[in-house]
Amino acid sequence: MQHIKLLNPPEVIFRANWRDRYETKVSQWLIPWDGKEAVDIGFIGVPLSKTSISVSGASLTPNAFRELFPKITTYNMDADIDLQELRARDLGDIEMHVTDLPRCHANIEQGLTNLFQALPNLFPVIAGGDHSITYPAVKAFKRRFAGKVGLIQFDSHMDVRNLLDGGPSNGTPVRSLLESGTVEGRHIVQIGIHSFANSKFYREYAAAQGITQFTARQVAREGIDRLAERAMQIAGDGTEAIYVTVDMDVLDQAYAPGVPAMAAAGMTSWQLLDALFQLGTDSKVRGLDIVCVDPLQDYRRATVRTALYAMLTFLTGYRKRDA
Ligand SMILES: [Mn+2]
Repeated sequence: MQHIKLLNPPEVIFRANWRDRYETKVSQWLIPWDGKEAVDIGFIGVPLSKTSISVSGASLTPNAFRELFPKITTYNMDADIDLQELRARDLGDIEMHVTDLPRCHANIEQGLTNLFQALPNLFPVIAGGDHSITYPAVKAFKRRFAGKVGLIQFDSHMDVRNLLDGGPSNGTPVRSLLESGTVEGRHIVQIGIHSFANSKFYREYAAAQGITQFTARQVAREGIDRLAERAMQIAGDGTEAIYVTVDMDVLDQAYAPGVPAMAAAGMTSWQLLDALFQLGTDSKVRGLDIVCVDPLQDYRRATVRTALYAMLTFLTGYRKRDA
C-alpha cells in the first residue's frame, strides 16, 4: 500500500444506504483509492480558500462534491456512456497549513509532484479550492512533460492581477504562470471573460502577452463548439499537453448562485458542459481543475451539482477518446 506524502485520505466518505440493482451512483464508482489498485483517473481535493480575494468557503468544495456522489448516477444518456467503465478513484486531499498560505501553495505543488511520480499515467481531476491553486497545480503538471504546456481557462475573470496589491490569490494564477515561464501567453485561451469584471489595463496586458480571449458575449453569439475547437488548436499548437481550468464564476449568476465573484449574463451551463465534453475527447488534454465554488453561499447545492456535472461531462468525453 502506497502512501503519497502531502496527500491525505478523503476527509469524508458518503455512501447510499439503498441501491437499485440496475443503477450505479458516483459513490459506488469513485470510491477511495486503496493505495494499491491500478487507477487511471484520480479525484484530488485541494481545500484552500483563505487565498481568495472575496470571502470564500471554497475549501469545503471537495467534501461538498463527495456529499453529492451518492445522488448522481454514472450514466451519460446523451453520449450513451457509463463512466463506470473508467478506472477512477478518490485519492483524497492535499494537506494544508492553517495559517501559512505560501506553504499551502508549496504543498499543492509538492503533493501533486509526489502523486505524479507515484502514478505517472494518472489523469488528475482536481477539485478546489479557490483559483490560486491553479498556479502550483500547473507547475507540478508541467514537470510531467518534456516540452511546453497549454492552458484553457473558463472564467469571467482574466486572473492576471499584479502581485504587489495582494500577493498570490485567486486573482493572480495566470499572471504567476506567465511570469514564472510555466506557460506562454500564446498557449493560453480564456473563455467566458466578462465585461464589468475586468479592466482595460489587464485586457491590454493579456493581449500583449499573446493570450487569446473569447468573451461570454462571443460565446453567446458565435457558439461554443467552434470556439472550443479553436481553443484546443491554440493551446495545443507547439505544446505537449493542455491543462483545463474551470472557474465556476464563468457561468451566469442564474446558473451559479454559489460562487464568490458572481457575474451577470455569463455562460450557460450547457455551453460549459458542451465545451468540456469536447475538451475531454482531446487526447492532448491531460489535467483538469474546477475551482471557486462556495458551498456556504450555494442554494441547495445548485452550483456544486453543476460543477460535478461539468466534471462528469468532461470525463464522458475522456471515455470517448479511448473508445
Ligand atoms: Mn478565476
